[in-house]
Amino acid sequence: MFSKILIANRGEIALRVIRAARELGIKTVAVYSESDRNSLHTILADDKVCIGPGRASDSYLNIPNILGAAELTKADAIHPGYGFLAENPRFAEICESSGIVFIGPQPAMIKLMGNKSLARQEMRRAHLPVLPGSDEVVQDLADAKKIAKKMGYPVILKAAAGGGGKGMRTARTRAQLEEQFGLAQNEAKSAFNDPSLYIEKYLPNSRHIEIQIIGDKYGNVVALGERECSIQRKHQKVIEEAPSPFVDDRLRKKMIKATEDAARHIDYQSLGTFEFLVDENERFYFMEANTRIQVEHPVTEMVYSVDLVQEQVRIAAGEKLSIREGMEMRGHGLECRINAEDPTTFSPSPGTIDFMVLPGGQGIRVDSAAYQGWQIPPDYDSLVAKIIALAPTRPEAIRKMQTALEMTTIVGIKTNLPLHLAILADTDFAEGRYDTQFMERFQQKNNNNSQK
Ligand code: MV4
Repeated sequence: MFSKILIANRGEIALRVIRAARELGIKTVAVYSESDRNSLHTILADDKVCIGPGRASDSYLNIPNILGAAELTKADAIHPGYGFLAENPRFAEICESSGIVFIGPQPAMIKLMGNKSLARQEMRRAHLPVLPGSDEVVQDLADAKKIAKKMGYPVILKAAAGGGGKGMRTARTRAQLEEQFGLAQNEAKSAFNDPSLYIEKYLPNSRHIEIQIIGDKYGNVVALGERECSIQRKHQKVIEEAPSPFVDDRLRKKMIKATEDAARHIDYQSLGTFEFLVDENERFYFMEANTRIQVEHPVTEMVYSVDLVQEQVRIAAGEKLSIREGMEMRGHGLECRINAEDPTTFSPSPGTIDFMVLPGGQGIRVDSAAYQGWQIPPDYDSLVAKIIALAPTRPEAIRKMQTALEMTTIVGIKTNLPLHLAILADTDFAEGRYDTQFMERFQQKNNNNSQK
């Protein structure tokens, strides 16, 4: 096992890794930017190294400084968390060639899954169903029109170097495709420095459902049941839950089996997430795979009573999988992402937390690096806390979450707490009747209400 892990991240996920490491008897090193001097991860790690100014490109994305910190503190592994360098194959490679274990999959796996078009091809070869669409990246508009005509509209253009919905554009007609193609290319070029696009049939009334995968270095692979992630705003997840109200035992078993087979086919050796779109006819289609620990992993940990981060660390250290196959979910898990943002404009609302009371009690988990008196730096994302509720049934989990949120107070910054309470009180949500269009409809409904 490792004796010291450097955490190349900040915020709640850095704390999450510190907790897992300490429980495993491993020392931790925090790296921090100048704006994170007073952040909890900096305070709580066994050792700390400043790696540069607030701007992420100068600190949390600064590979030489992070590797320098690892060498200085004699760390034997680096945990990248999510975001920042977590899915950078070059970083994973440099770690390995410096004799430091990268806690994640093989660099070649990160590279493969980073090209969303190649990943689609490879997963089709691994017998996972994919949406109708282009076999490879589309070279030009004529190419796109040909494919769209063959499979029928609506279609969606996605950036091959993208992921997570960045740079996606839909087209309902040939004219719209003509309009959108160049714009999508430009967006992809400026966001990812790569204009390559691929095309898929667009499924509007579907659900975004993901399967957790865990593989070790000895060919053992286990998949865990789904997280329902259809409630997103601007491709940022807002609420996640497990199980999905839409997935029954039969569909779950099918998705788990298909994902395990595919992961085994490519010899997946770490934690990962396979994202699917599930249509009204319970058909599922692979969309993309993420090679990192995800923000919403606690939902799975709660319903399966497992520690995914400890497992990820143990696997990276060469231990065999300890999570057993065929486990069943127990109860219902819900996660609300509490962001420091203006409830009406959704723009980030950094500032000082003047007063704060976070919830607790049986079945409530809070993952947060926030504390009363802390000044939230403006340089990073706006996540301040993840509140997770576990209860025997979905209605009870909703009631538990409502109670927890009602007993939460955050003063000094604006948050999306009111948005969460409004969603939890929505009848469509309560009845589990929702898809990827939910947030758009929800906001339209609520705008109308406030205008009345
Ligand atoms: C789609 C889709 C429908 N059809 N692809 C969003 C995140 C990224 N991983 C893929 N996403 C989607 N891809 C096809 N072919 C629907 C989504 C999607 C979505 C779209 C619009 C508004 C909200 C959404 C929430 C989740 C998924």
